[in-house]
Amino acid sequence: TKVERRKEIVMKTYSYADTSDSEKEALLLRPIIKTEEILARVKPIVDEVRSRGDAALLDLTAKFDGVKLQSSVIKAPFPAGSMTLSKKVQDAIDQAYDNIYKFHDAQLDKSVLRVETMPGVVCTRFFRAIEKVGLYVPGGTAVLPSSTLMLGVPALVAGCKEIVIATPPRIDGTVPPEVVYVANKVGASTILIAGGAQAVAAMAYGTDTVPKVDKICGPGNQYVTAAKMVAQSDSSAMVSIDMPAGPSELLVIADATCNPAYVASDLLSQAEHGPDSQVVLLAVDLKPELLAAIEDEVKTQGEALPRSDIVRESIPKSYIMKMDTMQQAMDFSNNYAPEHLILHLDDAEKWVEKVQNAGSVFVGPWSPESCGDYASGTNHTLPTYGYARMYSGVNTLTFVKHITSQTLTKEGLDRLGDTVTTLAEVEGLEAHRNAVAIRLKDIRKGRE
Ligand code: HSO
Ligand code: ZN
Repeated sequence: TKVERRKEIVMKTYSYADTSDSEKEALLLRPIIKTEEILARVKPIVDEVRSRGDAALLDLTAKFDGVKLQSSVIKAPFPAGSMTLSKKVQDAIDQAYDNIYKFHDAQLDKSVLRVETMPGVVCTRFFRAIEKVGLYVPGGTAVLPSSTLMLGVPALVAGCKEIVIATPPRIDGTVPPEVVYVANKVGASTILIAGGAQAVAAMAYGTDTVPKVDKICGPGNQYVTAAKMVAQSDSSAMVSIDMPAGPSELLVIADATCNPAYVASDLLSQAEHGPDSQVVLLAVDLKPELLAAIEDEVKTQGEALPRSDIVRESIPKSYIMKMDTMQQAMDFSNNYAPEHLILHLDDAEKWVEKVQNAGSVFVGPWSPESCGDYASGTNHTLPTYGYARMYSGVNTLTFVKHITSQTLTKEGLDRLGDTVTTLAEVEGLEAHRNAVAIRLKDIRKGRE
Protein backbone atom coordinates (compact mmCIF):
# COMPACT_ATOMS: atom_id res chain seq x y z
CA THR A 1 0.00 0.00 0.00
CA LYS A 2 1.05 3.52 -0.79
CA VAL A 3 1.97 5.78 2.13
CA GLU A 4 0.57 9.25 1.55
CA ARG A 5 2.93 12.08 2.42
CA ARG A 6 1.39 14.13 5.16
CA LYS A 7 1.04 17.77 4.35
CA GLU A 8 3.18 20.28 6.26
CA ILE A 9 1.34 22.67 8.56
CA VAL A 10 2.57 25.78 6.76
CA MET A 11 0.66 28.80 5.55
CA LYS A 12 1.50 30.46 2.24
CA THR A 13 3.11 33.87 2.59
CA TYR A 14 2.56 36.95 0.45
CA SER A 15 3.76 40.50 0.73
CA TYR A 16 1.16 43.15 0.06
CA ALA A 17 3.67 45.40 -1.70
CA ASP A 18 4.70 42.63 -4.11
CA THR A 19 1.24 41.23 -4.81
CA SER A 20 -0.54 42.33 -7.98
CA ASP A 21 -4.05 43.70 -7.84
CA SER A 22 -5.48 40.63 -9.54
CA GLU A 23 -3.70 38.33 -7.07
CA LYS A 24 -5.08 40.37 -4.18
CA GLU A 25 -8.55 40.07 -5.60
CA ALA A 26 -8.16 36.31 -5.91
CA LEU A 27 -7.03 36.12 -2.28
CA LEU A 28 -10.15 37.95 -1.14
CA LEU A 29 -12.39 35.33 -2.76
CA ARG A 30 -13.64 32.20 -1.03
CA PRO A 31 -13.59 28.78 -2.67
CA ILE A 32 -16.37 28.52 -5.24
CA ILE A 33 -19.36 26.52 -4.10
CA LYS A 34 -20.88 24.41 -6.88
CA THR A 35 -24.41 25.53 -6.15
CA GLU A 36 -26.09 23.87 -9.13
CA GLU A 37 -24.64 20.45 -8.38
CA ILE A 38 -25.60 20.61 -4.73
CA LEU A 39 -29.09 21.89 -5.49
CA ALA A 40 -29.60 18.98 -7.87
CA ARG A 41 -28.80 16.54 -5.08
CA VAL A 42 -30.81 18.36 -2.44
CA LYS A 43 -34.08 18.90 -4.32
CA PRO A 44 -35.08 15.21 -4.52
CA ILE A 45 -34.38 14.83 -0.79
CA VAL A 46 -36.56 17.82 0.02
CA ASP A 47 -39.32 16.48 -2.24
CA GLU A 48 -39.19 13.07 -0.65
CA VAL A 49 -39.61 14.42 2.87
CA ARG A 50 -42.34 16.69 1.66
CA SER A 51 -44.34 13.86 0.11
CA ARG A 52 -43.57 10.94 2.44
CA GLY A 53 -42.99 12.80 5.74
CA ASP A 54 -41.84 10.75 8.72
CA ALA A 55 -41.29 7.56 6.70
CA ALA A 56 -38.92 9.41 4.38
CA LEU A 57 -37.08 10.91 7.35
CA LEU A 58 -36.42 7.47 8.83
CA ASP A 59 -35.26 6.11 5.47
CA LEU A 60 -32.93 9.04 4.80
CA THR A 61 -31.42 8.87 8.30
CA ALA A 62 -30.72 5.17 7.74
CA LYS A 63 -29.18 5.98 4.35
CA PHE A 64 -27.05 9.02 5.23
CA ASP A 65 -26.29 8.53 8.93
CA GLY A 66 -26.33 4.74 8.97
CA VAL A 67 -28.76 4.73 11.90
CA LYS A 68 -32.12 2.94 12.10
CA LEU A 69 -34.41 4.95 14.34
CA GLN A 70 -37.86 3.97 15.65
CA SER A 71 -38.88 7.62 15.71
CA SER A 72 -37.17 10.79 14.47
CA VAL A 73 -38.39 12.96 17.32
CA ILE A 74 -38.13 13.35 21.07
CA LYS A 75 -40.86 15.50 22.56
CA ALA A 76 -40.58 17.57 25.75
CA PRO A 77 -40.45 16.81 28.63
CA PHE A 78 -37.21 15.10 27.68
CA PRO A 79 -36.29 12.06 29.78
CA ALA A 80 -34.00 13.08 32.65
CA GLY A 81 -31.64 10.23 31.77
CA SER A 82 -31.03 11.72 28.31
CA MET A 83 -29.40 14.85 29.70
CA THR A 84 -27.24 13.87 32.65
CA LEU A 85 -23.93 15.69 32.65
CA SER A 86 -20.94 15.91 34.95
CA LYS A 87 -21.09 18.83 37.35
CA LYS A 88 -18.14 20.45 35.61
CA VAL A 89 -19.79 20.38 32.17
CA GLN A 90 -23.15 21.46 33.54
CA ASP A 91 -21.57 24.43 35.33
CA ALA A 92 -19.75 25.44 32.16
CA ILE A 93 -22.93 25.28 30.08
CA ASP A 94 -24.82 27.21 32.77
CA GLN A 95 -22.18 29.95 32.85
CA ALA A 96 -22.17 30.23 29.05
CA TYR A 97 -25.99 30.28 29.04
CA ASP A 98 -26.06 33.12 31.59
CA ASN A 99 -23.66 35.30 29.60
CA ILE A 100 -25.38 34.61 26.28
CA TYR A 101 -28.75 35.27 27.91
CA LYS A 102 -27.60 38.60 29.39
CA PHE A 103 -26.17 39.90 26.13
CA HIS A 104 -29.13 38.77 24.02
CA ASP A 105 -31.75 39.97 26.48
CA ALA A 106 -30.22 43.45 26.34
CA GLN A 107 -30.61 43.44 22.54
CA LEU A 108 -34.37 43.55 22.67
CA ASP A 109 -35.82 46.99 23.23
CA LYS A 110 -39.21 46.07 24.69
CA SER A 111 -40.59 49.62 24.60
CA VAL A 112 -42.88 50.72 21.78
CA LEU A 113 -41.29 53.24 19.44
CA ARG A 114 -43.72 56.18 19.11
CA VAL A 115 -43.23 59.24 16.90
CA GLU A 116 -45.74 62.03 16.26
CA THR A 117 -44.65 62.91 12.72
CA MET A 118 -47.00 65.92 12.68
CA PRO A 119 -49.70 67.04 15.11
CA GLY A 120 -52.40 64.36 15.13
CA VAL A 121 -50.38 61.81 13.18
CA VAL A 122 -48.78 59.17 15.40
CA CYS A 123 -46.65 56.30 14.09
CA THR A 124 -45.51 53.40 16.25
CA ARG A 125 -43.36 50.31 15.91
CA PHE A 126 -43.51 47.25 18.13
CA PHE A 127 -42.19 43.71 17.92
CA ARG A 128 -43.67 40.25 18.05
CA ALA A 129 -41.74 37.03 18.29
CA ILE A 130 -41.72 34.71 15.30
CA GLU A 131 -44.01 31.98 16.56
CA LYS A 132 -42.30 28.76 15.50
CA VAL A 133 -38.60 28.40 14.80
CA GLY A 134 -36.40 25.53 13.69
CA LEU A 135 -32.80 25.51 14.90
CA TYR A 136 -30.27 23.39 13.05
CA VAL A 137 -27.40 22.10 15.20
CA PRO A 138 -24.76 20.36 13.10
CA GLY A 139 -23.37 17.01 14.17
CA GLY A 140 -20.44 15.53 12.32
CA THR A 141 -16.97 15.62 13.81
CA ALA A 142 -17.78 17.69 16.91
CA VAL A 143 -20.54 17.75 19.54
CA LEU A 144 -22.07 21.19 19.46
CA PRO A 145 -23.91 22.18 22.61
CA SER A 146 -22.50 25.67 21.96
CA SER A 147 -24.48 26.02 18.72
CA THR A 148 -27.60 24.89 20.57
CA LEU A 149 -27.03 27.74 23.04
CA MET A 150 -26.28 30.31 20.33
CA LEU A 151 -29.57 29.58 18.57
CA GLY A 152 -31.77 28.55 21.46
CA VAL A 153 -31.07 31.40 23.86
CA PRO A 154 -31.99 34.25 21.47
CA ALA A 155 -35.13 32.35 20.42
CA LEU A 156 -36.09 31.99 24.08
CA VAL A 157 -35.32 35.64 24.87
CA ALA A 158 -37.35 36.78 21.84
CA GLY A 159 -40.34 34.81 23.11
CA CYS A 160 -40.78 32.24 20.33
CA LYS A 161 -43.68 29.95 21.26
CA GLU A 162 -42.31 26.78 19.68
CA ILE A 163 -38.65 25.86 19.35
CA VAL A 164 -37.68 22.78 17.32
CA ILE A 165 -34.05 21.68 17.49
CA ALA A 166 -32.74 19.44 14.73
CA THR A 167 -29.49 17.53 15.02
CA PRO A 168 -28.20 14.35 13.39
CA PRO A 169 -28.05 11.19 15.52
CA ARG A 170 -24.84 9.79 16.91
CA ILE A 171 -23.92 6.37 15.62
CA ASP A 172 -25.94 4.71 18.42
CA GLY A 173 -29.01 6.72 17.45
CA THR A 174 -28.94 9.04 20.46
CA VAL A 175 -28.56 12.81 20.76
CA PRO A 176 -25.60 14.11 22.82
CA PRO A 177 -26.80 14.76 26.40
CA GLU A 178 -25.25 18.26 26.26
CA VAL A 179 -27.56 19.13 23.37
CA VAL A 180 -30.63 17.71 25.16
CA TYR A 181 -29.66 19.62 28.31
CA VAL A 182 -29.57 22.93 26.42
CA ALA A 183 -32.74 22.08 24.45
CA ASN A 184 -34.47 21.60 27.78
CA LYS A 185 -33.03 24.81 29.22
CA VAL A 186 -34.30 26.93 26.32
CA GLY A 187 -37.72 25.29 26.41
CA ALA A 188 -37.63 23.42 23.09
CA SER A 189 -40.79 21.42 22.35
CA THR A 190 -39.19 18.92 19.99
CA ILE A 191 -35.80 17.49 19.19
CA LEU A 192 -35.68 16.26 15.62
CA ILE A 193 -33.09 13.52 15.34
CA ALA A 194 -32.11 14.14 11.75
CA GLY A 195 -29.50 16.09 9.86
CA GLY A 196 -28.82 17.45 6.40
CA ALA A 197 -31.38 18.50 3.83
CA GLN A 198 -33.93 16.04 5.24
CA ALA A 199 -33.99 17.82 8.62
CA VAL A 200 -34.45 21.21 6.98
CA ALA A 201 -37.24 19.89 4.76
CA ALA A 202 -39.06 18.34 7.72
CA MET A 203 -39.05 21.65 9.60
CA ALA A 204 -39.98 23.68 6.51
CA TYR A 205 -42.97 21.57 5.49
CA GLY A 206 -43.78 19.76 8.72
CA THR A 207 -44.54 16.05 9.09
CA ASP A 208 -46.92 14.11 11.33
CA THR A 209 -44.40 14.39 14.18
CA VAL A 210 -42.32 17.47 13.25
CA PRO A 211 -44.02 20.87 13.61
CA LYS A 212 -43.82 23.10 10.55
CA VAL A 213 -41.81 26.21 11.49
CA ASP A 214 -41.81 29.82 10.27
CA LYS A 215 -38.05 30.35 10.22
CA ILE A 216 -35.03 28.03 10.06
CA CYS A 217 -31.74 29.16 11.56
CA GLY A 218 -28.33 27.71 12.16
CA PRO A 219 -25.13 26.71 10.47
CA GLY A 220 -24.63 23.56 8.46
CA ASN A 221 -22.82 22.02 5.54
CA GLN A 222 -23.51 22.81 1.90
CA TYR A 223 -26.50 20.47 1.78
CA VAL A 224 -28.11 22.10 4.79
CA THR A 225 -27.54 25.54 3.31
CA ALA A 226 -28.88 24.49 -0.08
CA ALA A 227 -31.99 22.97 1.53
CA LYS A 228 -32.59 26.21 3.44
CA MET A 229 -32.39 28.13 0.16
CA VAL A 230 -34.75 25.71 -1.58
CA ALA A 231 -37.29 25.96 1.22
CA GLN A 232 -37.06 29.73 1.38
CA SER A 233 -37.68 30.15 -2.32
CA ASP A 234 -40.71 27.82 -2.30
CA SER A 235 -43.68 30.01 -1.44
CA SER A 236 -45.74 26.96 -0.49
CA ALA A 237 -43.28 26.27 2.35
CA MET A 238 -43.78 29.80 3.72
CA VAL A 239 -40.53 29.79 5.64
CA SER A 240 -37.58 32.17 5.99
CA ILE A 241 -33.94 31.55 6.90
CA ASP A 242 -31.28 33.40 8.86
CA MET A 243 -28.54 33.73 6.24
CA PRO A 244 -26.55 31.82 3.65
CA ALA A 245 -23.65 29.96 5.27
CA GLY A 246 -20.24 28.84 4.11
CA PRO A 247 -17.16 27.35 5.80
CA SER A 248 -16.07 29.05 9.01
CA GLU A 249 -13.32 31.68 8.78
CA LEU A 250 -10.97 33.87 10.81
CA LEU A 251 -8.81 36.85 9.98
CA VAL A 252 -6.16 37.98 12.48
CA ILE A 253 -4.41 41.34 12.32
CA ALA A 254 -1.21 41.21 14.36
CA ASP A 255 1.38 43.91 14.99
CA ALA A 256 4.90 43.94 16.48
CA THR A 257 3.51 43.68 20.02
CA CYS A 258 1.87 40.32 19.35
CA ASN A 259 2.60 37.08 21.16
CA PRO A 260 3.45 34.55 18.42
CA ALA A 261 2.17 31.56 20.41
CA TYR A 262 -1.18 33.28 21.00
CA VAL A 263 -1.54 34.25 17.34
CA ALA A 264 -0.80 30.68 16.24
CA SER A 265 -3.24 29.23 18.77
CA ASP A 266 -6.03 31.45 17.44
CA LEU A 267 -5.32 30.54 13.81
CA LEU A 268 -5.37 26.85 14.69
CA SER A 269 -8.57 27.12 16.71
CA GLN A 270 -10.36 28.10 13.53
CA ALA A 271 -8.37 25.77 11.28
CA GLU A 272 -9.41 22.71 13.30
CA HIS A 273 -13.10 23.16 12.40
CA GLY A 274 -12.76 21.54 9.01
CA PRO A 275 -10.55 21.02 5.98
CA ASP A 276 -12.31 23.92 4.27
CA SER A 277 -11.88 26.42 7.15
CA GLN A 278 -10.45 29.74 6.04
CA VAL A 279 -7.65 31.34 8.05
CA VAL A 280 -5.84 34.60 7.20
CA LEU A 281 -3.08 36.42 9.08
CA LEU A 282 -2.31 40.03 8.25
CA ALA A 283 1.14 40.70 9.69
CA VAL A 284 1.64 44.43 10.11
CA ASP A 285 5.27 45.49 9.96
CA LEU A 286 6.55 42.38 11.78
CA LYS A 287 10.28 41.69 12.10
CA PRO A 288 11.18 38.53 10.13
CA GLU A 289 12.07 36.75 13.41
CA LEU A 290 8.64 37.41 14.84
CA LEU A 291 6.90 36.16 11.71
CA ALA A 292 9.11 33.06 11.73
CA ALA A 293 8.18 32.50 15.39
CA ILE A 294 4.47 32.55 14.48
CA GLU A 295 5.08 30.05 11.66
CA ASP A 296 7.02 27.78 14.02
CA GLU A 297 4.25 27.92 16.57
CA VAL A 298 1.61 27.10 13.95
CA LYS A 299 3.66 24.04 13.01
CA THR A 300 4.49 22.73 16.46
CA GLN A 301 1.13 23.48 18.06
CA GLY A 302 -0.63 22.16 14.97
CA GLU A 303 1.26 18.88 14.93
CA ALA A 304 0.37 18.28 18.57
CA LEU A 305 -3.38 18.67 18.02
CA PRO A 306 -5.72 15.68 18.09
CA ARG A 307 -7.29 17.11 14.93
CA SER A 308 -3.93 17.67 13.22
CA ASP A 309 -5.21 15.81 10.14
CA ILE A 310 -7.82 18.50 9.60
CA VAL A 311 -5.31 21.27 10.26
CA ARG A 312 -2.94 19.72 7.69
CA GLU A 313 -5.68 20.33 5.12
CA SER A 314 -6.89 23.77 6.14
CA ILE A 315 -3.61 25.50 7.07
CA PRO A 316 -1.84 24.97 3.71
CA LYS A 317 -4.87 26.57 2.01
CA SER A 318 -4.57 29.57 4.34
CA TYR A 319 -2.21 32.49 3.99
CA ILE A 320 -0.18 35.20 5.66
CA MET A 321 -0.10 38.63 4.05
CA LYS A 322 2.72 40.93 5.10
CA MET A 323 1.46 44.48 5.44
CA ASP A 324 3.37 47.74 5.80
CA THR A 325 0.74 49.75 7.67
CA MET A 326 -2.27 49.18 9.88
CA GLN A 327 -4.50 51.16 7.53
CA GLN A 328 -3.52 48.81 4.70
CA ALA A 329 -4.40 45.82 6.87
CA MET A 330 -7.73 47.29 7.92
CA ASP A 331 -8.69 48.05 4.31
CA PHE A 332 -7.82 44.50 3.29
CA SER A 333 -9.82 43.06 6.18
CA ASN A 334 -12.83 45.21 5.35
CA ASN A 335 -12.67 43.97 1.77
CA TYR A 336 -12.40 40.35 2.92
CA ALA A 337 -15.30 40.80 5.39
CA PRO A 338 -14.29 37.98 7.74
CA GLU A 339 -16.70 36.03 9.90
CA HIS A 340 -14.31 36.50 12.86
CA LEU A 341 -11.77 39.32 13.16
CA ILE A 342 -9.08 39.26 15.84
CA LEU A 343 -7.22 42.52 16.51
CA HIS A 344 -4.01 41.32 18.11
CA LEU A 345 -2.66 44.83 18.45
CA ASP A 346 -1.20 47.19 20.97
CA ASP A 347 -3.96 49.77 20.57
CA ALA A 348 -6.63 47.30 19.44
CA GLU A 349 -9.56 49.22 20.94
CA LYS A 350 -8.71 52.24 18.81
CA TRP A 351 -9.06 50.25 15.58
CA VAL A 352 -12.54 48.92 16.28
CA GLU A 353 -14.15 52.04 14.86
CA LYS A 354 -12.40 51.41 11.54
CA VAL A 355 -14.01 47.98 11.17
CA GLN A 356 -16.60 48.16 8.38
CA ASN A 357 -17.26 44.49 7.59
CA ALA A 358 -16.93 41.59 10.05
CA GLY A 359 -19.22 39.14 11.84
CA SER A 360 -17.69 39.53 15.30
CA VAL A 361 -14.54 41.28 16.52
CA PHE A 362 -12.10 40.06 19.17
CA VAL A 363 -10.26 43.00 20.64
CA GLY A 364 -6.74 42.71 22.07
CA PRO A 365 -4.45 39.84 23.06
CA TRP A 366 -6.70 38.54 25.84
CA SER A 367 -9.76 37.98 23.64
CA PRO A 368 -9.33 34.70 21.77
CA GLU A 369 -12.07 33.65 19.35
CA SER A 370 -12.79 30.63 21.54
CA CYS A 371 -14.38 32.92 24.14
CA GLY A 372 -16.93 34.16 21.61
CA ASP A 373 -17.41 30.64 20.27
CA TYR A 374 -18.56 29.48 23.68
CA ALA A 375 -19.22 31.82 26.50
CA SER A 376 -18.46 35.56 26.45
CA GLY A 377 -22.06 36.31 25.50
CA THR A 378 -21.83 37.18 21.79
CA ASN A 379 -23.27 34.86 19.17
CA HIS A 380 -21.14 32.50 17.12
CA THR A 381 -23.63 32.00 14.28
CA LEU A 382 -22.09 34.60 12.00
CA PRO A 383 -22.05 35.53 8.32
CA THR A 384 -19.30 33.81 6.30
CA TYR A 385 -18.18 33.85 2.68
CA GLY A 386 -18.06 37.67 2.58
CA TYR A 387 -21.72 38.03 3.57
CA ALA A 388 -20.54 40.04 6.60
CA ARG A 389 -20.78 42.93 4.14
CA MET A 390 -24.56 42.94 4.40
CA TYR A 391 -25.69 40.37 6.98
CA SER A 392 -25.61 40.45 10.78
CA GLY A 393 -24.91 37.35 12.79
CA VAL A 394 -27.77 35.61 14.56
CA ASN A 395 -29.07 37.83 17.35
CA THR A 396 -32.28 38.36 19.26
CA LEU A 397 -33.81 40.35 16.40
CA THR A 398 -33.34 37.29 14.16
CA PHE A 399 -36.31 35.82 16.03
CA VAL A 400 -38.69 38.77 15.96
CA LYS A 401 -40.41 40.88 13.38
CA HIS A 402 -41.49 44.47 13.76
CA ILE A 403 -45.01 45.70 13.16
CA THR A 404 -45.80 49.36 12.61
CA SER A 405 -49.03 51.24 13.28
CA GLN A 406 -50.44 54.72 12.65
CA THR A 407 -53.23 56.61 14.36
CA LEU A 408 -54.61 59.85 12.90
CA THR A 409 -56.96 62.12 14.72
CA LYS A 410 -59.61 64.08 12.82
CA GLU A 411 -57.30 67.11 13.03
CA GLY A 412 -54.37 65.00 11.89
CA LEU A 413 -56.21 63.81 8.81
CA ASP A 414 -57.29 67.39 8.09
CA ARG A 415 -53.61 68.38 8.14
CA LEU A 416 -52.24 65.44 6.11
CA GLY A 417 -55.17 64.77 3.77
CA ASP A 418 -54.29 67.08 0.89
CA THR A 419 -50.79 65.63 0.65
CA VAL A 420 -52.25 62.16 0.28
CA THR A 421 -54.92 63.10 -2.25
CA THR A 422 -52.33 64.92 -4.35
CA LEU A 423 -49.99 61.91 -4.39
CA ALA A 424 -52.88 59.55 -5.16
CA GLU A 425 -53.77 61.77 -8.13
CA VAL A 426 -50.18 61.63 -9.34
CA GLU A 427 -50.34 57.84 -9.25
CA GLY A 428 -53.76 57.83 -10.91
CA LEU A 429 -55.29 55.84 -8.06
CA GLU A 430 -58.71 57.36 -7.65
CA ALA A 431 -59.94 54.97 -4.95
CA HIS A 432 -56.98 55.91 -2.79
CA ARG A 433 -57.72 59.59 -3.26
CA ASN A 434 -61.36 59.04 -2.49
CA ALA A 435 -60.72 57.19 0.81
CA VAL A 436 -59.26 60.44 2.10
CA ALA A 437 -61.44 62.90 0.20
CA ILE A 438 -64.66 61.31 1.48
CA ARG A 439 -63.52 62.01 5.05
CA LEU A 440 -62.08 65.46 4.35
CA LYS A 441 -65.46 66.49 2.94
CA ASP A 442 -67.12 65.67 6.28
CA ILE A 443 -64.33 67.25 8.34
CA ARG A 444 -64.41 70.47 6.34
CA LYS A 445 -68.23 70.67 5.95
CA GLY A 446 -69.55 74.18 6.59
CA ARG A 447 -66.00 75.52 7.07
CA GLU A 448 -65.60 77.27 3.68
N1 HSO B 1 -16.15 28.95 15.37
C1 HSO B 1 -17.40 28.30 15.05
C2 HSO B 1 -18.28 28.09 16.23
C3 HSO B 1 -17.84 27.03 17.18
N2 HSO B 1 -16.59 26.90 17.67
C4 HSO B 1 -18.56 26.05 17.78
C5 HSO B 1 -16.57 25.91 18.53
N3 HSO B 1 -17.75 25.38 18.61
C6 HSO B 1 -18.12 29.12 13.99
O1 HSO B 1 -18.32 30.42 14.34
ZN1 ZN C 1 -14.90 27.69 16.66
